[in-house]
Amino acid sequence: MTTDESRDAKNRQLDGFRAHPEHSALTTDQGVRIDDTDNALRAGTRGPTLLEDFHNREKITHFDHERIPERVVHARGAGAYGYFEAYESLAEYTCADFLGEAGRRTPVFVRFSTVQGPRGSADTVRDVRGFATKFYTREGNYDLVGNNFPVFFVQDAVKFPDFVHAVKMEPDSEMPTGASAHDTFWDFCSLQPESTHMLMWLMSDRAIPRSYRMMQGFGVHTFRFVTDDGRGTLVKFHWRPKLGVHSLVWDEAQIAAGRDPDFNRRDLWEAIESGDHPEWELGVQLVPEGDEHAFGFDLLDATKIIPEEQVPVRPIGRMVLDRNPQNFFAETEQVAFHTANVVPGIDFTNDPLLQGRNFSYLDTQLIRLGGPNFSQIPINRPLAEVHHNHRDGYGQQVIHPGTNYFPNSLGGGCPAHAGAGGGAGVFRHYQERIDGEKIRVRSASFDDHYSQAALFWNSMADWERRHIVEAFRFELGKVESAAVQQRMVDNLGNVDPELAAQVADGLGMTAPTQSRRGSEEVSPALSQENLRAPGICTRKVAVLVAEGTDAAQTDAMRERLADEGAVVEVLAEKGGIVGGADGTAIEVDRALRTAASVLYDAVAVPGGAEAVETLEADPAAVRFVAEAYRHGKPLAMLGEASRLMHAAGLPVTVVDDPAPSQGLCVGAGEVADRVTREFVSAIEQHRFPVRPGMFG
Ligand code: HDD
Repeated sequence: MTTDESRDAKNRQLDGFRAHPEHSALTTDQGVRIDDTDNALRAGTRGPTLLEDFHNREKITHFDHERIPERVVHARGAGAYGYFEAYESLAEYTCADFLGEAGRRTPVFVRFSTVQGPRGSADTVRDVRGFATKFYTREGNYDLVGNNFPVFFVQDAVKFPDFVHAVKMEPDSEMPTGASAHDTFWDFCSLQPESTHMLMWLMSDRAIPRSYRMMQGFGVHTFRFVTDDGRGTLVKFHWRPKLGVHSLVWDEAQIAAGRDPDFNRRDLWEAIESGDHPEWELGVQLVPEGDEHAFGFDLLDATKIIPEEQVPVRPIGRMVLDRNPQNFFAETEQVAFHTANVVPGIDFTNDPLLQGRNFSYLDTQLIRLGGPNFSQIPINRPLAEVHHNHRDGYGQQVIHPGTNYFPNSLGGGCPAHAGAGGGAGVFRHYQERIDGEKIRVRSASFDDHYSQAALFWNSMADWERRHIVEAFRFELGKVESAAVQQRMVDNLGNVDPELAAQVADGLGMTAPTQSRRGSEEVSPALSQENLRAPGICTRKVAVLVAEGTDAAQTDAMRERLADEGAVVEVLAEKGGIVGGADGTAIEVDRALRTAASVLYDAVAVPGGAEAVETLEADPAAVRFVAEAYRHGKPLAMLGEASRLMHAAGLPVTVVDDPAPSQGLCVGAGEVADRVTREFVSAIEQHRFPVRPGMFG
């Protein structure tokens, strides 16, 4: 084929596309139409590329500039749109318009994130998760920039760069990616006892959430609600997921990081695409100004919670995420959160961590988004009207007419001071009397670093404690410096002697001699045992089949689970169709080799002698069942399928006497219906973390 012929053929291929009225023609940045973006302009078909090809140069130059600096922390994330709906008017406490009327809906954009890893790191690493919400209220944008833990590593923002340097990859090797299990992090924490409470959360299963949709969120700091007439109430914010709070187990999280590094991102995306819109309830803990000092800790200390048993969480509204972004970069990457984006009715306290954040977020966007006009980017633009005298700068999008200073008479005095004659909707700072020396000293009320770390430990179920011990052993086991390990273990001796002894034992070290319990208090609200929710909506269930599977059982199981809102996928050696024992065709959703048990919440295997024989001989199927068991997942084995438990090498006690109370639902023939029922309630429980032979 000659060059011309080949070009004609290509053009014919594309003709349908070009002619389609919905598709606009390719142009340059200047709107000039371009007929070929596949071949650079050249001198002869085999000659050099010509500099005068402005389309080629423009295309490559733009490409060369596509990346912006990633966030210095929280670089990896996923976002979605939705709305917040207030349950009632909170006018008694705040003049915030979006909380002013029952049923008022405010559009939101939420970005979830990990903290340590870069943009391309895995989702399921052990880490804090960011939970940042932008409310596009009628009175301007309000950002609630929180995490899935209610406390933080340091008390003063001036320590933040040190903390981040320590937790990020080490400066010489740039390792490890997405992990805190390394020397610099533990060196820092062992020397910074204020991090102890946060470390308890980080070593717990809260740091490996099953889904962004299944984690709590916290504003962390104590903020302030303010009424129209200037009255303040101290407030802490809580997000509670409708689906309950659920986590992965550590071994599962590590495998998932390889099997699907996008595990949490995909989960959020797919749930929204399929119409299962994730939902959280926003709650507040309200503390009258006069009670600020009524607690045994300082409300300005971000390493402390107010136990829910002391101040109950009052639900004030719900948030639903119902729309995925159209363009990751334009929306999720360019969204710019800022703790100082507050609206009338919401104000700060003197928490030194919050005060520092109020500087940092604006500053970081200037470098990340290339200048001072990032609030003009569509995702950051408020719905409220914007009028000011900020002018020019990189990326200016607005053609501002008229005057650019205040006061002016030539521009009619505009923009004028809002609310000069009083009136609602104007931001007014809470008036607080401050009296103090100019000193670099932290209040003694910030000194207790162990009581609440112990409170967390005391509140955990046995299996949660076991996971915490295992996590400390893993993380500190990765530390090379014995001095750092010992210092950390000694530090844990101030939380609980048993915790310190178990961690020391796992590291082959001596337990601290000076151990004591940091507190005897318990807060049941902290345990995941008490944070489950009814139902199995959106839980993912794998059904393993092969030629000869009992099709009736498969259908019944699939239908029942789907009725309950679960997402069911039928897996077989290959995609397509397999023949059931009675000749009925069973449609396969996914080939086993493209899946893994860590991508599902539960596994079911219908009966059928021939099929079970095939599965027993398939290492991928056997591994699937074994892994699901060892990660504590509900298993339903119908009819002959229970034989797979032998093949999977599960403990003899379990194989001989599988107990539904352990999430092992086994049975044949007429009891299949009961087995399915038990399976549904087992999935509702999520995990069975006390099985014999489990991975921790
Ligand atoms: Fe921060 C990002 C949450 C302390 C400085 N932070 C960032 C994000 C979240 C948090 C969720 C990601 C926002 C997004 O999705 O774009 N940060 C927290 C919480 C903290 C906290 C809950 C403690 C209670 N942060 C903190 C301190 C400082 C920062 C003390 C600095 C003094 N944080 C930043 C930052 C980031 C950021 C450097 C990086 C990218 C960005 O802001 O936009 O400014």
